[in-house]
Amino acid sequence: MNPDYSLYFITDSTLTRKTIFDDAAQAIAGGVPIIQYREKNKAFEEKLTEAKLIQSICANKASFIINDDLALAKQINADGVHLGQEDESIANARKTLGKNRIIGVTVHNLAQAIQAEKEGADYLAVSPIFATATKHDAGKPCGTQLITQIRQKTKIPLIGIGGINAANISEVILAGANGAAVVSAICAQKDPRQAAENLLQIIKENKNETMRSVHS
Ligand code: TZP
Ligand code: MG
Repeated sequence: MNPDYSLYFITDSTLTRKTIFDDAAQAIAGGVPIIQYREKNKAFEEKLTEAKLIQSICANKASFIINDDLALAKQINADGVHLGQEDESIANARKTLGKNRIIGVTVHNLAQAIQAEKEGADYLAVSPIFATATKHDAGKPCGTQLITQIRQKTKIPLIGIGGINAANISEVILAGANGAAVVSAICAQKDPRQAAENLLQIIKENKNETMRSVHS
């Protein structure tokens, strides 16, 4: 499986202006190729119902990843799972989901990135790039330099996460990331579809810029 990581939308039931389902549908309408269901405060059964609904919204249009909950990812046969440093081990996730499923891992430094790649992660999320109010325990911003540093030492896809918006997403791409993961820059906007389109346009322009500098 080789998903497009350019713009990775993460749902948030506490920040949405409508519903996480509406956000997912609007994000996809705006061109988002990958969506993560992230829900910290609900029981398994409720998450199961919600995740199935988002999975059906994503069907054939976007890859669908479950945050944290390996059992949920397994049960609905999601495209993959996203793990933090405190979550399930990569080995256990791989054993549970098999080789055709995506395992993403959050990393905060170069050593964690090298380790996660070695253990078989499919992509890395470098976190938090900028200050964010969305995740209270996100820690100190690492800046885009860490993306550049990790890019030089690893081969798997890299995304930036944390405080990324239309004003700074170009920096994330120019630093060498394959894409950016966002919550509020889509779901807290008046028009999430328009917000997604706008972010994707900036990503595209800056990827072209990266290609030009590589080939000149
Ligand atoms: N992991 C690290 S920062 C973050 C997560 C889930 C939240 C990112 O939210 P926002 O609104 O895009 O800053
Ligand atoms: Mg987690």
